[in-house]
Formats: sequence, C-alpha cells, structure tokens
Amino acid sequence: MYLEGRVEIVQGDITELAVDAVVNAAKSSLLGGGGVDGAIHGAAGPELLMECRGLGGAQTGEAKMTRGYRLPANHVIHAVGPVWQGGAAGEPELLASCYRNACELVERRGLRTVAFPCISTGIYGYPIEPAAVVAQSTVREWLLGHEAPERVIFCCFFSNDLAVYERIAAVELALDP
Ligand code: AR6
Repeated sequence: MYLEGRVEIVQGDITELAVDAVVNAAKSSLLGGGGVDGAIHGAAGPELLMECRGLGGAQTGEAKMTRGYRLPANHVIHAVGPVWQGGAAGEPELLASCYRNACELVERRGLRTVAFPCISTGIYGYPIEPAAVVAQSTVREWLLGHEAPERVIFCCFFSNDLAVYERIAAVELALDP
C-alpha cells in the first residue's frame, strides 16, 4: 500500500472484488471477448452484454461505464487498451488514458473504490513491466490531484505480474510525500 493506503496491490480474480467499479480490459466494440473481458461478462451475466450493445463502442484509450449486474462490483468501467506494436505507436499515452479516463468516471459518478486489471498485458501483448509503470505512475498523478477515487486496487491475475507490480510499488512508495 502507498499514498496513505489509497493504492493497494492484490493477486486474484477481479470478478470477485466487491468494489464500486471494476475496470474491464475491453476491445473497441465493447461487445465482450476473451481474457478478463470474458471473465467479467461471464460473471456479470447476459444483461451486461445487452447494456454494452447500447454504448456504441469506444476508441482506444476511452472508457465507458455500465452496471455490474451479477458481479459483486456495482459498476464495470470498460476501457480499451492499446495493442502493443513495439512501443513507438503511442501505446504508453493510450494506456495512460485508460487509467485516467477510468479515474475520471469514478470521480464524476461519485464512486469511491475501483479495481484495475493489468490492461493490455494479455491478448494485446503489452509487456508487463512498462505497463505496470504506466499504470502506477498515471494513477499516482491522478490521486495526488483528486479526492476520488478514495481507493485504487491493482488486481494482478498472475503471481509474476504481482511481483512486478510490487517492485514498482516500492519505487512509488519512495516517492510518497
Ligand atoms: N481477473 C483479473 N485479471 C485477469 C483475469 C481475471 N479474472 N483474467 C485475465 N486477467 P486480457 P488485454 C488479466 O488478455 O491484453 C479480450 O478479448 C490477464 O492476466 O484480458 O487488454 C478483449 O475483448 C492480463 O494481466 O486483456 C480484447 O479483445 C490482463 O487481465 C482483448 O482481450 C489483461 O489481459 C484485450 O486484451
């Protein structure tokens, strides 16, 4: 934990977290897929897809919110991460936009807690280390300027991802005011 307990890193299945919003690593159509997207749709039930059909998709870096249906989380924020193309195609900025836009939705909708998966680091191929740096530095910068979210959980599915996140968190902790 760092930033006075506002940032927490856990290992687990994001579909089990009882938070105000879980973030989904979606594709542009916002109509479901594999990975965490498939897990979230599977756990939320078919009503989630019905609501997603009305969203009209999203651009890479954008985020849109739905209800959480059968998830313990009240809402799902569908964020579209970039496909990794080597790192020189604007991927870091697009990935940072996902985290910022999700935090902005949390703030605008008056929510308090949000959990993020490691967006883009599965099927979209973004290497975990640079993705974790973008995730944590972007969220830190947002939290320093805003009261919401009160708490951000980074939910790592794999133990290797957790180890990378913890290592980067140690650097972030050293930056605490
Ligand atoms: N809880 C937490 N994290 C998970 C879970 C889970 N239940 N399942 C997987 N992850 P990915 P992307 C982690 O591939 O790379 C979909 O088809 C996984 O280990 O889900 O952004 C979409 O529709 C990895 O760390 O998303 C898009 O087409 C992270 O979630 C595309 O995949 C993200 O991996 C998006 O690819």
